[in-house]
Amino acid sequence: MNTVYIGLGANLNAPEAQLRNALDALSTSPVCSLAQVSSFYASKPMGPQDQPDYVNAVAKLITALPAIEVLDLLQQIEHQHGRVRKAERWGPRTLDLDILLYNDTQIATQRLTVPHYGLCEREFVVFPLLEIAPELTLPTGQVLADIAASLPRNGLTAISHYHDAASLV
Ligand code: A4P
Ligand code: MG
Repeated sequence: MNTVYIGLGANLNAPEAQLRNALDALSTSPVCSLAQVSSFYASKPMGPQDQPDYVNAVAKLITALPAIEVLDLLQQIEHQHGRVRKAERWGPRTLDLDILLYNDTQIATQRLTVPHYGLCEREFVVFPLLEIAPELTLPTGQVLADIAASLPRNGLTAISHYHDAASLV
């Protein structure tokens, strides 16, 4: 089995509900188990500032799928939840699901870069990940807690939780 950390983000159309729907889809999927979910965090937009604040979270999945099939699964869930692809880089979105880490593997292919290229610089990824994986060391050898210690929170605030805790493995 493989351990996968994913990042969830949304800032349009009831963003917390977007995250809950995506987590429901993952927790009921026959091809993965949802093992852990961080708090939901409000975060300031990275990129263009003329867009709403985001809600972000990180989840841990256990799955037999290879990494590329995890990406297929995440993109399928994005599309099911009505994600509209916009031309603007870092513009607003209903739901964005990224693979942050896949085991201790480094991947560099056309479709997939793992660890996610923005992981270490994004407070809305680092702090939720630290919440559920406080001892984590990245495949690069960097200690996550050390990254967090020198990263400004930029207003990042825990606001709520994914309530479906009973179904977690
Ligand atoms: N891809 C490569 N590696 C990965 C990976 N590890 N996980 C490829 C997921 N996808 C990966 O992604 C474009 C392509 O990246 C995919 O087809 C896949 O083959 P996308 O989801 O279609 O495009 P995107 O999400 O618009 O681009 P990008 O660069 O992933 O956007 P970001 O970097 O995720 O930024 N501010 C706050 N506060 N919170 C946010 O969550 N998110 C963004 C989006 C901007 N500002 C934000 C937030
Ligand atoms: Mg993405």
